[in-house]
Amino acid sequence: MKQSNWWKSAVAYQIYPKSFMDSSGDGVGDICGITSKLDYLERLGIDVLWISPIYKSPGYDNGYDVSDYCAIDPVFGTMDDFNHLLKEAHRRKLKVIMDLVVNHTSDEHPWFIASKSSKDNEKSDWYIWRDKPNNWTDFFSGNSAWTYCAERGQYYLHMFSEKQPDLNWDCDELRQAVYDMMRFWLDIGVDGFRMDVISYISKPEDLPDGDMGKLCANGPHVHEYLREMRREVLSDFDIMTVGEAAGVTVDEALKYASNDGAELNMVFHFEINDLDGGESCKWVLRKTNINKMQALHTKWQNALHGKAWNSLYLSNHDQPRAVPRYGDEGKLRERSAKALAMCIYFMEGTPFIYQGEELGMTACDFRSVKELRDIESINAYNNLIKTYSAKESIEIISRRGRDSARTPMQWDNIANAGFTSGMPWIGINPNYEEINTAEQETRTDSVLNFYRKLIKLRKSLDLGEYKPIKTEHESLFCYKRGNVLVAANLSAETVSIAFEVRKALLYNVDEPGTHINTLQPFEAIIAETRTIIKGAEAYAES
Ligand code: TEU
Repeated sequence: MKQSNWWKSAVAYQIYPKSFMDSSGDGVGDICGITSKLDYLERLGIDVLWISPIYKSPGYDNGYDVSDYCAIDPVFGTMDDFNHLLKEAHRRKLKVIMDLVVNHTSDEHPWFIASKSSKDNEKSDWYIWRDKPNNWTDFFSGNSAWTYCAERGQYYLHMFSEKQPDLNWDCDELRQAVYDMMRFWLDIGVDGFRMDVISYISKPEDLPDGDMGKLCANGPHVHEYLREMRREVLSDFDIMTVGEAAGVTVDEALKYASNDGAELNMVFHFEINDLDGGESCKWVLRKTNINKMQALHTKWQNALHGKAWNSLYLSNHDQPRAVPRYGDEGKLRERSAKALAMCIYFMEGTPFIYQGEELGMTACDFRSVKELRDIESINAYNNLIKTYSAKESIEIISRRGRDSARTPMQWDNIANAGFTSGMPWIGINPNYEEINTAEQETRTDSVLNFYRKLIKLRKSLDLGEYKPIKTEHESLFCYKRGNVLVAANLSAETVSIAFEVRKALLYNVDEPGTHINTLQPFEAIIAETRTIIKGAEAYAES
């Protein structure tokens, strides 16, 4: 089918369904809850919803452990609810992309139940079995990535939890079964997939000892398999595909997301996340250096321009929220939330907004391990308390762990933030009384209304090539897109920078005059400008 590349001009929005909107009162967000908020999403101006997994799952990793790819988990509703959501979304010209979790399944998936039953059943080769484990440790516990199965008398590999056995992509029938399942959803009318850890699906031959993440990222056959997937399924549909691609470098991204359309449309890379975290030092509190962050963006913008397509994101359900991570959680919360969006979403690529980001939601300060829900965070807590006090450990988890970004959407200042009439599955951030959509609807200067403006502006502009502006100040994030300048001060100090404003397009403090000499803390401006004024001390055009 002819590919129209509609996703190049789209803005996407990620829904983490457990925490978006609960319509049934059981404390867990659901499909009808999403449908009830489609008007809100339409008004935000987005084009695509990416919905994190809603398939049948025992829920050990909140749906990233699928036990039936072609069924909806009852906690989220029914297939009828999903079809209704799709119809209502399409009526509003909103596309819907699903999460495709095919590096692994749940250990409760019938494929695994068959595979583990013996060494010679017809699915025996669909997972990765060995008599003797290698030295790999899994991402979630830090313990062996192999679990012994007495029934089969062998070990199976799991890169994530032992409840998530890895599929064997070298098995032809397994790949065909995955393609059939993808076709099932595309035939129903979904508009594409976000592919979970797709960069890990091809494991190195003979599974040598070493760093599992490094060894499995961009494995020997990953491009061959994705090309096959394109030929077998994707090429029949005019859809959008984005690969979650831990360990992907720019050179690799040029293959995954090449403009030749042979594999995927774009990837989520992890290099920005790794600046203050990364797998090896995830539980350390560090601040991201803004210059380094921009330098990485520049590397990706330049390398992919004209050759491949990029995605742009500030946060997601696995990462700390953007405001506490890069901005200001105090007085300048709203201003910093706006500045961050201005920096990131005007580069080249498809923006992905994570639910709640459009309100400037913050981190949640959990008080005890009992409040945690995430398998990774609970394991990490149990490790951290070997070194730190309980208080310090929970503080680290609140800042770095995944639960903090998974607290429910804050719709209102009524009980449970208007998210549920029941008992929420995870605590609501107590700041919902101040930070919520209902309040932000009433103010023209709210983050929510700013996001609406920003999305509209971004779509109205025909932006030129990305050109970074070199600055000496470590917290200035500046670039040009043709004659449009984006200049942001991502720090709590006033910074000198001088430029001429021909036409101000978007700003988060006061309307700028014709000449700018300084940017206040977290001030950001997008403006048409012909030239950069010389003489700015810490600043010269690159
Ligand atoms: O994430 C994979 C991934 O590499 C990470 O973001 C990982 O969760 C994080 O580094 C742990 O510190 C995907 C999903 O987005 C995530 O929610 C799942 O838990 C994971 O895959 C397994 O399916």
